[in-house]
Amino acid sequence: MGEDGDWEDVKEDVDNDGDDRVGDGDEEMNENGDEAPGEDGDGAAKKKKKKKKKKTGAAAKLVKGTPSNKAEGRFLNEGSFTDYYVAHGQTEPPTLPVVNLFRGEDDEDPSRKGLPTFPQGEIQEHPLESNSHRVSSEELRAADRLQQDLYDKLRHASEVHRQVRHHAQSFIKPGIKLIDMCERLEETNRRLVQECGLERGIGFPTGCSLNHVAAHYTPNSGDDTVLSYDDVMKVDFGTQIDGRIIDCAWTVSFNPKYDPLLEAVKEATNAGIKAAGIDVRLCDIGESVQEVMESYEVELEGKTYPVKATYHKCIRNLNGHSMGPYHIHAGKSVPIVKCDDQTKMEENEIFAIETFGSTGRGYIVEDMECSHYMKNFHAPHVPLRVPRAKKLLAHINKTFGTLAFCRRWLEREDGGSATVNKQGGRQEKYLGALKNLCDVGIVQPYPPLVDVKGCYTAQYEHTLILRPTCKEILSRGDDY
Ligand code: HZT
Ligand code: MN
Ligand code: MN
Repeated sequence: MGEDGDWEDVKEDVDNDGDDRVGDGDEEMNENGDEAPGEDGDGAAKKKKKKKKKKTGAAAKLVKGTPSNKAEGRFLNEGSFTDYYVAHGQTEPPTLPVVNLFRGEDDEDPSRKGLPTFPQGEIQEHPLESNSHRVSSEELRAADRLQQDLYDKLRHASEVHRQVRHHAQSFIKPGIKLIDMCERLEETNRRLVQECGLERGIGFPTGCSLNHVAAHYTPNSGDDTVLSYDDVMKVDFGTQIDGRIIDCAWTVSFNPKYDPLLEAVKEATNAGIKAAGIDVRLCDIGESVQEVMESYEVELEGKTYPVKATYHKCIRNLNGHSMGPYHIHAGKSVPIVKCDDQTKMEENEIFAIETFGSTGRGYIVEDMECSHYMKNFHAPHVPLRVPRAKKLLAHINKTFGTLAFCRRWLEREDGGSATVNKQGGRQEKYLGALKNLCDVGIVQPYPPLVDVKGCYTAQYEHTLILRPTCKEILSRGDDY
């Protein structure tokens, strides 16, 4: 059971045109390269119900810059999702910095006059009886108010993440080149966060790992990989404000045969989120996650083969993690299987809760060409003599600091940030130097993490903060 190939045995003919690798190419595009609304890009994403078009003057066709409430992509709540930010003045496609949409005068607190108010995440109570006093404790509410600045940054970055991913969900279709997808997503991220060097920007490279690749794949330049109808893609991207990173991911698929896998992983992540809280043991979170993940039975109905039932499993050597300023992995790992880690979560900690399910072995190894890199947060200062390595390190220090980066960004005209590298920052012949920095331990490579070939992996991830009074799931959206 659960052996590789279970999924391959099953050929469901959900695809009706037999042309699932590359988009038909006849979609109507507006000047921004966006598909015009009203046209269904591919057979798989077809909506069960057609939404009535709003009749407003010239509303038959959407023009760049006009508001819309169309929600695209599978699993999205049609209509409702973008309403609120379009109501706040965002364009469709989104072009405006999110900060401009929330400049509120609607705050009762006079000390916050003129400051933008970003939407809160989902609020949950901390589990455990010992936390029941937290909601109403005056002392803890005061402690909570002292952290408003931190919450503002996290909520701002979260709102950028929601709007960027909503836009991405509208253009991710079979046939898209992954490198184009990443560049478009990252460009939207830069624009909506109003990129400003290390102050505000992208949190880490856009992961778009396919199938048995679970994490840490983004195309290097020259990689022509195209997304196909039968792929299972983990889109994992980040937004940061003053180093406060929102790390949040979902899984894209078109073929409904993967729905039970995606559903199981989504619910497993939600179980991990629900179990998290002040004084909760990390091992108990792992157990909750595993229980939900493995409760989902997958039924595969083949045409010629008998029905096989199997269970997907957690990828036991992948984890969630605590996060600190400019520090994606601040020290604590959140297991997604039963284990014996008695470490507890603590007040004010920020966690990325992520779970991975797999139809394969449920165990990943590093493989394939590396794209992701990050300075070792605790690396001591090492003076370098090799000129290329010295120059590359200076570039990394000013452009990314201790945030993760990828090769594609080093090769951009701006070297990864137009605000930092005003005279241009493209790195040339840098690969040797990058390897030197890895060899001496200043930079850490993060190669793709893969399960066995032929299997499928899925991921869902959210960022939350353990406030003194409650737990806030910052990156929660109407989509997942
Ligand atoms: C490393 C490098 C990056 C952190 C988790 C992760 C994507 O697997 C302890 C637990 C970006 C992130 C990271 F470029 N990693 N979340 N989202 N990857 S991790 C890790 O290295 S360390 C998990
Ligand atoms: Mn992530
Ligand atoms: Mn993460």
